[in-house]
Amino acid sequence: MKKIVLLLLLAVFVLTAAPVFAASEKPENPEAVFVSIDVDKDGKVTRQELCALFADKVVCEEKFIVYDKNGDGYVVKEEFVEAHR
Ligand SMILES: [Ca+2]
Ligand SMILES: [Ca+2]
Repeated sequence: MKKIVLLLLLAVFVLTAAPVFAASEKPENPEAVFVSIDVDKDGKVTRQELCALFADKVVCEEKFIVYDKNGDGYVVKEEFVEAHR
């Protein structure tokens, strides 16, 4: 089961514009990753944008809560970069 989830995740990553994100939990260049996740380029990553990367919505939700430090429902670049230090 775990293997299937991983394969699905891999497929999602390959198909989306965030291949850098797949490479590592701590990307070399979080700013570049942020830009690739922020699909509409408004400078904020919403739950929907982040969850597009995750097959598992629970994992996505956990990540979002970690990233969204001030809890306003958006992850800005500063929050994202800070989370990957
Ligand atoms: Ca956005
Ligand atoms: Ca925030």
